[in-house]
Amino acid sequence: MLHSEMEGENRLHRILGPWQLTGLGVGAIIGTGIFVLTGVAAHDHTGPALMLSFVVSGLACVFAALCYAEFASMAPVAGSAYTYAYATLGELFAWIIGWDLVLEYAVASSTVAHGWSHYFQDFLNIFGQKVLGKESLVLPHALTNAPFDYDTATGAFVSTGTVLDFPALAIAAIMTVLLVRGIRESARVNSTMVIIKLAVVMFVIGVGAFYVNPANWHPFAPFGLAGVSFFGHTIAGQTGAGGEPLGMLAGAAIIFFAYIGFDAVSTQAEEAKNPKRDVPFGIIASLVVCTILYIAVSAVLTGMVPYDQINVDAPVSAAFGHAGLPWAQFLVSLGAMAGITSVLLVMMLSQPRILLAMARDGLIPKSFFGAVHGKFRTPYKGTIATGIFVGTLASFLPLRILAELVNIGTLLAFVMVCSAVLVMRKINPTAERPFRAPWFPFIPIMGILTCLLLMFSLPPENWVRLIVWLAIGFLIYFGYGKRHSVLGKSHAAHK
Ligand code: ALA
Repeated sequence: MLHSEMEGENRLHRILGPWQLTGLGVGAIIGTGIFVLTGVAAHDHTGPALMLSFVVSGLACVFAALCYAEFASMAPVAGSAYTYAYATLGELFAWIIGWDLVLEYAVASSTVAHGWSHYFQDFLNIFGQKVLGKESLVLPHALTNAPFDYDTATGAFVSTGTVLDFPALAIAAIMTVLLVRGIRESARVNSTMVIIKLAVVMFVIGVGAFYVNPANWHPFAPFGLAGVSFFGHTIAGQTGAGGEPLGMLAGAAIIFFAYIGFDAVSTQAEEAKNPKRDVPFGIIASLVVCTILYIAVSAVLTGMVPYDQINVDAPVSAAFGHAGLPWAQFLVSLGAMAGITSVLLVMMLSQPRILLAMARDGLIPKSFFGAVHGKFRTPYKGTIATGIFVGTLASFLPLRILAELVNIGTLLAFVMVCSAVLVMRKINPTAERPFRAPWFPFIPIMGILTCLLLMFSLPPENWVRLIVWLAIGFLIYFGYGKRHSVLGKSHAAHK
């Protein structure tokens, strides 16, 4: 069934090899999470125990990645977890995952665009001061941020006095144009940015290490090592003024965002030259590389600056400012911008391809989301729709709310993918599996448990947001998808 999906018209070009796929993975992974969210996590939730948060979150992702890799090797078509769910758990579950993946890709892109805007503004500021010799170069306040934010201390929404985040809107528009033009050009731009980003991360680790003061690592876990709540009731660890869990696990649930993206490799399966072998390789290789780098960066960051002085907008570049190295701050903010751009590119590349897969199954309008451009061979209408959605959310909603919503949605998708591996092995034990998740069933079960734990370590209001999101999804499915689905129509025809 899945392989038959790979035939027919409207196919995409097969041009990506294993290292390009790993590059796309790393391109999708290292971004706003490590460059921006580490600040909030260390400052408000973990202290230096952020290093451990990266270990825990990385472990959850490794379990899920092994399950993704098994599926990706079995079903090397566009659409990622959505396609796997379609084949194993049926249409309704597939729809839930597909709808959930909109959180993972489109809403994540908005979060990432916001993070880009922080570094862009940091960069403008230093550029103005150091290069142009002005006080600083700043945008009009009205254009710098989303118009409101959520205050964790009071648990209420507060006005920021701005109108919209203009740089975030601008970068979303630029990416959309680039992506409509084609994946080959996009892959080339991406490779350059991935190299710059890796160089900057190495720089942060290599140079930053000389400015580490081990005294800053004490106390190691000022908020404790836990942070779990069950729908508002604290189960383990401390709780903040607004009711959110605090501690190492709570930090892990926030910086989980930094790992999102490894599964983007699987959405590019249809454009891979040898997807059965290269997609699992790309997923696991990119995740392992990033985990190691993250632990090192968080050790350096919390060693350079006392945790309660870590900057929450552009923490990594600010740490170099703190160390008295303005040129390094300049370099890091430039590199972070390039790095975050590459995340945006891959995320915004992936979303229309998931929509394409859903459109092929008739769950969303095929004439729109299934349309492939005659010359560029890209799903251009879906790409433009994604661009508008990303730009709007990024302009008007606050970063932290977007990031947490993305995390809970993605964690749910991971839980479903791990469950689907368990189900598939049971109902279809003899299917060809070029890559098998090892230590079955330990890996998928641990994947489910660790992802659930992280879901309960997020501020509890995210459950409500997730349920509202899923409810909107059900409305669309029962209002449109179920009646137009290819599967539904073929069942009706056989009656
Ligand atoms: N992992 C990606 C980032 O941190 C989404 O920007």
